[in-house]
Amino acid sequence: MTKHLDEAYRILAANDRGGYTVPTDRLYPFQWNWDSAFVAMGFSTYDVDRAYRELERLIEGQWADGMIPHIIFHQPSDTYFPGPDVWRTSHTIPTSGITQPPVFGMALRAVHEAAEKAGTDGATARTLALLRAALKWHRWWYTARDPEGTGLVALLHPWESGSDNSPAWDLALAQVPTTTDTPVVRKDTGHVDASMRPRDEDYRRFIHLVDAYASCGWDPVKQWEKAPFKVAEVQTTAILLKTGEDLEYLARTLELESEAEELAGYNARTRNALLGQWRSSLSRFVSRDLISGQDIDAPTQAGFLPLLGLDLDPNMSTAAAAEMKLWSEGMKVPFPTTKPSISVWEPKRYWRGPAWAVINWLLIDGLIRNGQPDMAQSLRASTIGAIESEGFAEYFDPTTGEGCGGLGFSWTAAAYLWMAR
Ligand code: 2M8
Repeated sequence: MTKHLDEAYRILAANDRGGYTVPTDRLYPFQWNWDSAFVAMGFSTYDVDRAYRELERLIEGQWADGMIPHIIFHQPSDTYFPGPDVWRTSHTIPTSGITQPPVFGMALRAVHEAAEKAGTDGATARTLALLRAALKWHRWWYTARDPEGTGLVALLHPWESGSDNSPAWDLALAQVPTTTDTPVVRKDTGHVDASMRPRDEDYRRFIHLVDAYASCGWDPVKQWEKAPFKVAEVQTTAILLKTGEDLEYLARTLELESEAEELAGYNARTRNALLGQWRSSLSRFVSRDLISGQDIDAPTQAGFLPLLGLDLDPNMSTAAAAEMKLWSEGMKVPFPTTKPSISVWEPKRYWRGPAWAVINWLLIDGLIRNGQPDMAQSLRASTIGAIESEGFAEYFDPTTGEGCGGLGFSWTAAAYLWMAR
């Protein structure tokens, strides 16, 4: 284990670009939002100052309206598409114009607790500044992405889910045109095998959406009206709820009572809304396409993520765990991000089937919370085992355990540090 811990430290050091960490060299040469939150939790196991720094550098990209974008382009690089010229946003530091799952609040609590334990100087002031930024972003989610106050937040671009080409988007994305104003000059397939990446047609739709929102001047109200893709999504909402709980905890700890009450209100609303997305016939939760008005019942890992933020009735948690077990049968490295028995499952293609260490991390927390420690323990052991035998790959083929995508990957290193601690 020491050898692998050393390798994890080495990867995070090698991917450091000055207080922030790139996901991996060349393939992703900037700061990504949820990657950095996971990385900060990894750092919190051995370097609290660096953990704070990761989050502080991320909020340099926060917009005036509160959104924290999914990419912060701190320094130029020509190894990634789409770069700042495609996004056409107007923040002081170039950024993308969409967001990503708000793991930030979970990371902030972990870093704060590590700082308390270590008796780190200046920790309260650093937590407070980051908490204020997190609160602004939290309010942004509830106004910009749930203007009707349903309690579920919506994504306007598949990249906002972090699960870019998941089968969950197939029907909704098919309604988005493949025409673009911007030439699609992919760089990713120059770094990794094209069979492991989204298809060209997906990219044309991804860029069509970027063009559509850039032409709204990135104004959230206009985007909401014009959006060709609008999905009230359970994975992101579950992460928002868990983050909301952690921010509420921090607000109470730092005696910000009115902020804590405000957060408690959001949390209660979202808890109810998420519970309403449970489908007992499927033993999992479903997202909703707000354009077609239909449930999205494609079987993906997102259906189990609500365990992270909810305390389910034991009948529900037992049913969800049994369904997860079914999906994991015969898999060398669970948890597959698409149900293996269905035709669109592709065990090596990115978010259409592989196992991802950070998704396992969130599922493990959800299983523990919901009284399933054995399953949590076996998921943890197989994730650690996959990393120790295949290295710190971006993700893993669940059937063989083979490491796929980019190598020397920061969030896989962070997940290892967290799970091994
Ligand atoms: C992947 O997404 C980016 C776009 O954001 C890409 O493929 O270009 C996803 O796996 C996403 O979840 C992740 O944050 C990002 C960097 O690791 O890569």
